[in-house]
Amino acid sequence: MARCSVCGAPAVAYIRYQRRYLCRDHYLEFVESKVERAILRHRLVGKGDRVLAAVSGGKDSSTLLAVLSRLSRRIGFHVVALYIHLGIYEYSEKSREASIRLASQLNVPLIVFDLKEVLGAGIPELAKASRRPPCSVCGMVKRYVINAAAVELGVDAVALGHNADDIAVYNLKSFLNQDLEAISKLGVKTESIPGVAVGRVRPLYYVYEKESFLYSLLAGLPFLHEECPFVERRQMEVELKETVNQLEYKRPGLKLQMVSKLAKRVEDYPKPKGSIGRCPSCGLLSSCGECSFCRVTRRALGRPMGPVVREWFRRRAQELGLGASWRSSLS
Ligand code: Q46
Ligand code: ZN
Ligand code: ZN
Repeated sequence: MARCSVCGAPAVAYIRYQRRYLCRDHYLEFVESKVERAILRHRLVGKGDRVLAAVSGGKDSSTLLAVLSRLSRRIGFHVVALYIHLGIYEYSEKSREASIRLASQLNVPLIVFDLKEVLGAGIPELAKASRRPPCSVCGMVKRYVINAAAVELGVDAVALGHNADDIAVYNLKSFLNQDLEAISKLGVKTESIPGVAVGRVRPLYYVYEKESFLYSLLAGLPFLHEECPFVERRQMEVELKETVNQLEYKRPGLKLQMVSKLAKRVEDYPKPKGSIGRCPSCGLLSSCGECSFCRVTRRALGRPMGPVVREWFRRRAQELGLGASWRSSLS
């Protein structure tokens, strides 16, 4: 039986690119220290900061919340989780259930935002009314709601669960399409724009998808194994993922090299053109007139719903004693 290279206990994982076997405890420590190094090296989150972690009920966001909650005690920052109920039938019910169990197990405050309850429509209805594919509407809605929540809760950063595989595949795809502006968005963090957008950080940037999955299993985290019924299998992405995995097999550590190099050079890529402005309806970030969320909800529901979402989070922040005063209430 293989033994842990650190303590000699029975091993549960082999890290090929380090040629090390690890036991359960040293494996959890290995993933946590990867995230901690990313946080410190890139100054993602500092002492006293307030971080909003977006959770979906899936494995990556479970790992994200668990690791952040552990590191929050070590580094001294505060974490609150946000779950968005998208109204996608049974899938949303189950993922809400998993997110609630996760947050309670980790003892992290959780805000559940229910799209249908607040807007009167979930993703299926919004997609139908706006005649757009569900995933395209969903991605836009999630980005908007997360940012609106972050602005109203007064957090310093939003943490997303993107892992090294996500970044490597998307980087390669954007390169093949010569979409250099898309690559410019794949850094470890984006900066905040006061009053309109809160910066996003990717603490799992150097963590492989496989590593994140094993972490959530070994740490006993609740997460949903099912996929959303609308999930789109884009053939090119599937093939690129296979290719990256084959290359990783031949050259262990290749994904890590890819994301490390990208993190260093991401500033060299051209940023999307267009001015940064405010949406005239909701006041949040928009590059051109009314923001996509207000536009789509105006078309589908008869009025722009950005202000409604902002107001919902403003009230929630007050009820929970978050907003300006939550630093002291959580410490
Ligand atoms: S939740 Fe939403 Fe995903 Fe479902 S509708 Fe598509 S984008 S697949 S991560
Ligand atoms: Zn060990
Ligand atoms: Zn708007």
